Order: sequence, then structure tokens, then C-alpha cells
Amino acid sequence: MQSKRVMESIVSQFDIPGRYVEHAAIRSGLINQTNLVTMQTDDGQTQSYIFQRINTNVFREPYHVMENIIRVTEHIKKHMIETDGSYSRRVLSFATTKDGTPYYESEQDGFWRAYEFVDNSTAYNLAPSADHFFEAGRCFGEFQLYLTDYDATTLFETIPNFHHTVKRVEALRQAIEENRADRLKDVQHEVDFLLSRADEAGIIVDALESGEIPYRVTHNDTKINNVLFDNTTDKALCVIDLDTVMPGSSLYDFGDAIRSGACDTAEDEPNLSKVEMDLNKYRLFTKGFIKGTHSLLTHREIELLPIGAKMMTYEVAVRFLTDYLNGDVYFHTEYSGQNLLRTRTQMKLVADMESKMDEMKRIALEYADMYAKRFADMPSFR
Ligand code: GN1
Ligand code: MG
Repeated sequence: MQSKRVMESIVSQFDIPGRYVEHAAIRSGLINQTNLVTMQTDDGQTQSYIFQRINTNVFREPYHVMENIIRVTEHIKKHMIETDGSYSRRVLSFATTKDGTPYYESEQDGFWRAYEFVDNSTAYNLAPSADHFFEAGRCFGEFQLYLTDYDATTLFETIPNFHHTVKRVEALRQAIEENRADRLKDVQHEVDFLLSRADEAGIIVDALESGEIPYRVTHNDTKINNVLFDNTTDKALCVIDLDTVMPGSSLYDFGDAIRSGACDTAEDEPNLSKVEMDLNKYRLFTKGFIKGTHSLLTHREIELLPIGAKMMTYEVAVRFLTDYLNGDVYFHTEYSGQNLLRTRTQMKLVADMESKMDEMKRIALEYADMYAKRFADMPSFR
């Protein structure tokens, strides 16, 4: 974590009111460094800000990341004003530096951006209740709705081939071959499990490329901790962590949320008997997501939603194992072996979803049907 002196000097680059009081690290993300900074104005009022140092090994073009984010949040604000007259607490507002750029960068400090902390809100690593997960679904679904008229081709691809599962499998094969950290001998079971499903890795990419399902502007990292909840009402307020917003598939956003939120255990839970995909949570998220989109998804997207959940889970298992074999160079780890435990929980979820696939499909179609009728005359920004 940055020292007080360093953080205060980074904060002073930004055009935000008040003086720096203190900061604390927030450790839930696996890529960027995040700090909560408290500021105080002369009249004694305090306001908190989130300051993030972008990991430029992962995001090679951080300017493009910021440009995407500003464009997308402005677009969402415009729609929120049109429909509700206000966007307060429902979309991130970024601070600019004293010369008007939405980031500060220096050789010594790295690449920083800041946004206003949404007061009285919390991001949870695990959904505290099934109702929270319904709310998360609604919020991510609305995110898609607000961006449905945004031309995805105008956004930068901030991490090329981010959800290209086939290329993720290729990277795993390469890591196996190189065996850089000499860990291959411990993971034969995991390698076999994942490679035995490699034939399915192209399902979503192929469907996008053939035009069977549309490209949309998607979030691409819809972990449950990327939604803020209002502490008083428990309603989902705002989608955060917009670094990977780029052209993608609705299946990615739906799928990554199910993988991370429809189970009650941590990503590195060692006791695999506790790890399962809770069908009730799946049902509530699906309901919320389809409701939030005002039924804009095509029939084919709906049919493939459960496959999206399985493929996003499979893909991150492949990525965790790749990183384990490469010596933990990508995802932040707190102990040796964490990426392997993460791989195993995701494999368990893949197997569990495979056994529940028919029911998952039935539920998705049930809510699609229900909301198609309900939203027949509602605005969809189309
Ligand atoms: C990373 O930084 P965070 O925790 O929001 C990763 C996601 C993974 C996730 C797994 C840019 O997200 O793709 O699903 O870890 N983000 C990036 O926990 O690689
Ligand atoms: Mg995050």
C-alpha cells in the first residue's frame, strides 16, 4: 500500500475539493490496486474517493481504458437523465486532474484514476442473500439496456481476445509445454479435466463470428463484487470496475456473474464439497438480468445463457491454471497454491453446471417468456 506521503501527493494532482485526511487499501480486486481516500473540506464535510492504480502489465493502453470508460458512463448518464431525470449514485463519476485529464501518470507513481465513492454503499465478495443476487442481475441487465444503442465498434478492445476461450486454451497448452514454474507434475488431473473440454471452447466465439448472436457493449468482468448496493435499501445501485468494457457478448456478462455469485464459497475455497452452483440463486439472477434488459436479448442468446455461465467458469479455470503453471504472474495471489485452489473451485462449478444444464435452460426460457410479454410496450432504446 502507498505511504501517506505518496498517496497525498497523488491526490493533490486531482481537481477535487478539500484536503487529504487518510486512505485505506481495498483488497478485493485481483488486478488493480485500489485505495479509499477520505477528503475533508473547510466546512468539515467529508467525501470519499476511490483511487486506483491501473495495472499496466494487464492494461497495456490505459488511455484507451479511460476513454472507453468516460464514453460509456456519459452515454449511460444521458439515458438515465432521459428516463428518470437523474443519475445520482447510479453511475461512476470520474475526477480529472488539474489540467483536465481523467488520469494522472508518472514514471514513479504509475497510472492513476479517481472517482467519487458512492456514499452509503457496499460491494460484496459474496452475495449476502439471494435477493441481493436478483438485484445484481437487474443492475447488470440494465447496464446492457443502457448501452444497447452504443456502437460497440467505436470502443477500444482494451485487452485483445479477453474472452476468446479458444485462445485461452491455447495459452494453457503453451504453459503446459513450458512448465516454467515446474508445477506440471502436481496438476495432471486439472489438465485432463480442462483439456477434455477443449472442443467446446469455441461455442461463444463461433456464435459471435457467424452472426448467430450479436456483438454488444459488455462489461466483461461482472463479478458480484463489481456491483454497489445501497446499505439502507439493499438495492443494487451501480456497476463498477469498467476497465474491460468493450465489444462482447451478453453471455459473458451473464455467465461471469453466475460463476462468481451463484455459489456461496470463496474463489479459493479448499473444501470442494461446499462448492456448488445454487439453482435458486441462478434463478433469481436470471430473472433480474432478463428483467433489467427489458427483454432485449434474442431468443438464441437466451438459449445460450446457461452455456455462457459454464463457458465463463471454464475459461477462468483455464486462466487460473495457466497462471499457476506460469508461476503466478497475472492474478494477484496471497499464498502459493492459491491459483490452483481457484482452478479447482471453478472446475467443480463447471461439473455442477453440466449436471444442472437442462434445468438452467428451462429457467432462462421461462423468464424470457414472462418478461417478453411484460415488456412488449416498454422503452428499450432500440
Ligand atoms: C480479475 O480484478 P478483478 O478481480 O475484478 C480478472 C477477471 C477474472 C477475475 C477472477 C482484467 O478481475 O477476468 O474473472 O479476476 N480481470 C482481468 O476473480 O483479468
Ligand atoms: Mg473487480
